[in-house]
Amino acid sequence: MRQERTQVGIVGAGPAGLTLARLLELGGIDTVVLEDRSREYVEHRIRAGVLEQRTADLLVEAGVGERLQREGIVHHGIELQFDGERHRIPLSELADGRSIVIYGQTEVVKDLIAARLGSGLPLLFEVDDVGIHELESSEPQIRFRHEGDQHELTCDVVAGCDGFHGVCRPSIPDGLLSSFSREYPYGWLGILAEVAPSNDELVYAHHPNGFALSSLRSPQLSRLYLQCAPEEDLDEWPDDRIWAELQKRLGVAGWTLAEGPVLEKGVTGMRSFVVEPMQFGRLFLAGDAAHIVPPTGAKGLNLAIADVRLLAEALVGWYRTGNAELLRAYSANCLNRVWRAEHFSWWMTSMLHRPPGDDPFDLKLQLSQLRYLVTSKAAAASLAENYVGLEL
Ligand code: RFL
Ligand code: PHB
Repeated sequence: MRQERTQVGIVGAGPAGLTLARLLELGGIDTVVLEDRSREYVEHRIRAGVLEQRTADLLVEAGVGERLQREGIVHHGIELQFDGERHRIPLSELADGRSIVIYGQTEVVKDLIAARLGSGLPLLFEVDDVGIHELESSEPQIRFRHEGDQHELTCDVVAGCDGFHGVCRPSIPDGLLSSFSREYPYGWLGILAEVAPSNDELVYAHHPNGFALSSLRSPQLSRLYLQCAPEEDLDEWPDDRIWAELQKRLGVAGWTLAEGPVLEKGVTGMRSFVVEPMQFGRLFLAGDAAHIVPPTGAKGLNLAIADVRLLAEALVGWYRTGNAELLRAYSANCLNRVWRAEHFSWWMTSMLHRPPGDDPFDLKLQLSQLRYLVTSKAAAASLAENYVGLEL
């Protein structure tokens, strides 16, 4: 058994764990990051693409935004489509000039990993049998196997950044957390295609066949989604069927969607989930380990980064002054933002997806809400400030 010591043990090398590690490095705090997948896997797991400006600014301030500033694409609006027509929501005009940046989560993760390894700091991939112990003591431990050796890492604090299916949240004794959740009766079938995006801004489309979204990753890469069943069988979706359905759902007069080779496809289920509090003893949960949103509001990655910003500030303050006030307030401070994003994501999801059983009352409500958004500045401003991210 190898015995090791660090200040903050970070479980998970997704956006939350890697950003926390970077912020603590800048604060002069020692960390070890443990990841159960390979570097190759985490660098190529296609997920989010929309960064709130505040998220992008934080990455730049943390010294990992050089490529993001060069390659990220700034958007000042999105489009809502329904009844066969598109309507622009001018985000920046409605939300104090703030904007969003299109830059793939894969790229954020690559930049953070490169910075971590560039600093020569510990980031272990392919660790096995991770277990979290002694959380109520002042010396919590993480036990794991790596390259055939058994390790015991003693820490001051453990950061649970290991996503929804991780081990940290389940390590908290039963009965101490309250959880809140909602499952949705739909999923998203997503593709990455090697073709220039056919529109300048994201298009969120309400359609009788179901929701569709046109997004992008770069001037040469389109990212497109279709509402499907949560357990949709991809074998039933050859590329030409996907394109035909996208053409139908995103189609408007005088416009066609350019098609190209499909580089990747997958199905994602959708759920809302929150645990309270996001802390037990010396374990602090951040990102998807503590909360999940359906992707319709583009909030998941942004929430993960917002959590670790607060956690890093609290930890740096605690190490410098011994004052644990911000650590004690961590969960409540995060949850304020988390619940705003939960509501927004649920609301966007409910407004845009074809309701189960095609309930005609639901459909009328959706269309009324969509018409209200594109005719009322107040309604559009509410969407805009949530979409670009509220200062909370
Ligand atoms: P992650 O990214 O899941 O990272 C957790 C890491 O922990 C590792 N892990 C373990 N490591 C060690 N030991 C264990 N026992 C472990 N168990 C797990 C995992 O391998 C992984 O590397 O969580 P994190 O860091 O909290 O980041 C959250 C985001 O990944 C997530 O919220 C977003 O991707 C959600 N999301 C979107 N968010 C946005 O802000 N904007 C978007 O446009 C957006 N689009 C999306 C999305 C998520 C999607 N999917 C596939 C769920 C689109 C999609 C399709
Ligand atoms: C994406 O580009 O992957 C994306 C964009 C907007 C969303 C969700 C995902 O709401």
